[in-house]
Amino acid sequence: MKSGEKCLVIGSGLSGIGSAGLLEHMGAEVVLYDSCENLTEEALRAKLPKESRAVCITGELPEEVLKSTGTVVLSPGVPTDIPLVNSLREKGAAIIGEIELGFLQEKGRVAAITGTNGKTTTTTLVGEIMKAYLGESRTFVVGNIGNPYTSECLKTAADTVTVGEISSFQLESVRSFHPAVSAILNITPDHLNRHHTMEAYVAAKERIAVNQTENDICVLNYDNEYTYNFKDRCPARTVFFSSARRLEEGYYLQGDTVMKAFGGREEALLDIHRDMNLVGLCNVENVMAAIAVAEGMGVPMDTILKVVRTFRAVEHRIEFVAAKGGVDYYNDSKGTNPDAAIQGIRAMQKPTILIGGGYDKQSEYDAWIESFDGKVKWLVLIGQTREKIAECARKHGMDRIRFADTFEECLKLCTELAQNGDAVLLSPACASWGMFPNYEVRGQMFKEYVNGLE
Ligand code: UMA
Repeated sequence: MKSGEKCLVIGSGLSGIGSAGLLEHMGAEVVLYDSCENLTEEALRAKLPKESRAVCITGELPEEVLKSTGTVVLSPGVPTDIPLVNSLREKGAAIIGEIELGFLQEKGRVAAITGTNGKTTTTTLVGEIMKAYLGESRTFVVGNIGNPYTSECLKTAADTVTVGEISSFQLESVRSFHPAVSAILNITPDHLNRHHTMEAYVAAKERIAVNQTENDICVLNYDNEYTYNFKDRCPARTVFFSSARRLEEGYYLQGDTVMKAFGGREEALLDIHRDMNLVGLCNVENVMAAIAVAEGMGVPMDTILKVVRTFRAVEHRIEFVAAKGGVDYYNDSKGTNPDAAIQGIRAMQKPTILIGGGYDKQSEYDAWIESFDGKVKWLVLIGQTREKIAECARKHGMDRIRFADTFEECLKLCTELAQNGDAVLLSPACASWGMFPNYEVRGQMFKEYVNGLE
């Protein structure tokens, strides 16, 4: 990117603000644009640092900006195939995403983690392991986890490591992004309203390894058909993990023990009950993936295992909130698709009042309802998808269903329905959009309500 180049940043959320700041630092002339009708140019300006000279535009983008733009930086929430982006592409602008922009300034090594579910837990754990090994100041944890890469990349150096949680939205617009170690934890249907087809979604996920070579490592889930099949196309050396079978090479679960098998040698690494504070098989998989990534980054096994033993659940992911009136409350607000929510309900040991529903991502709910396994006493539904979920539940013989119009009404209803010895689980199988700005706010409201109960 040349100094003085005209750069257009689309989206004024976390990624857009990070990108605008970095581009200005790089000497670009920046236009920050947001298509949201409710945002004013003053509102955009207020998000930028005082010294910023970026031009802020909302609503329609003037033709002269379209014509003069050299590089466009897309926020992850901006689809790559909308008319505006197509038109900029046709006019010859280079289209990159925020992750790519961050990577252009990267000076250290990168570990990148994607997958439909488990990304945040695995990324956080790898981040903790790297911090224990290298120190806090030499480790950066960025990406979909909520910390834009563009806000951290200038701090990187030859001896630092960046651990990135990278979503399919972000991977669509990478060009030269090149992690030393990548991981695809699993791929199940999600975000089909954005990617349109499963093939396109899988292709986006696989882009995490697009610039890797045989000197790099890609960690894959042996038990997921999409990630397993990637082994034949993956340019990096693949390392597998499995919670379902013994592997000749890789990390696997045998009974309650996580094992490592390499070069004909087998080693017991940890006991999933004694040495882990996380619940659910999905978390065993996340831990195995994190171990594989961290070892790939050169961390000694004793350092890795020391961190695993003390690591606790990530906020909003099957997070135990409190026991009130003999009822256990769990916050799994990050269960934003059916597959993630299946992990949530699987982890429950008690009769459960389950809160579901939210924004419609055109998901199918059959597998989620089938996974209830007689554990769900009541299904309390909210949001845009509540009718669709109720219809699907009835089809599967589940008719203990209640509707709530607001989140507050839903929480009160759950407390009324729950009896001593039950659990209440917020694991909605849907995104929060429409009722909340994001899943964090939804989870936070749930926790505040629970903590306020007598
Ligand atoms: N916007 C436009 N035009 C569009 C679409 C959006 O101008 O066509 C504007 C919106 O009006 C809004 C801004 O773009 O003002 C929002 O941009 P964004 O949606 O990319 O949000 P950011 O705040 O930049 O957050 C993004 C990620 N969001 C999404 O991918 C939707 C965050 O992931 C991420 O934490 C953050 O970058 C930092 O890297 C959130 C997420 O929901 C957690 N991710 C999805 C998921 O996990 O399922 C993929």
